[in-house]
Amino acid sequence: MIVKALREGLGRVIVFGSFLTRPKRVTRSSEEQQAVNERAAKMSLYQFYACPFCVLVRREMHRLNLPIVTRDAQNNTPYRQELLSEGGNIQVPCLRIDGGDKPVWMYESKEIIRFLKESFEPQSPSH
Ligand SMILES: N[C@@H](CCC(=O)N[C@@H](CS)C(=O)NCC(=O)O)C(=O)O
Repeated sequence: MIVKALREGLGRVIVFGSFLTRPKRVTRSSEEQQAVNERAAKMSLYQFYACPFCVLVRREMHRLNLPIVTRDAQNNTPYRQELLSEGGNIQVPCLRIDGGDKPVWMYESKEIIRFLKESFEPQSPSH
């Protein structure tokens, strides 16, 4: 109980520190950003608000200017049940990618960040 509260408190300090040191967003032409938005609309991040690994992924989403919706999987929400029954595990962050035959559930912050960089890093030096 105390450990859980301490972890949550520390997580919130990390969220605040991350907010203060947020990276600058990349910029794109409006056509490019529109195309990015359409791809991002097929993704959702299952997360806990104060999880440090989720903070890292959200920072990257911010930097890459990705409007990926976030889903609360911490509290007793339908998203938590979905993460367990469809993703297979209650572990966050988990990026859900729709649009194929069936959703892809990508776990592990490092893998998610690598995927986002590979998919959305602007190729031209426009930032
Ligand atoms: N190696 C994982 C670690 C993720 C991790 O430990 N997440 C914790 C929250 S910070 C979790 O999902 N815990 C499951 C739970 O509390 O039920 C990553 O980098 O994504």
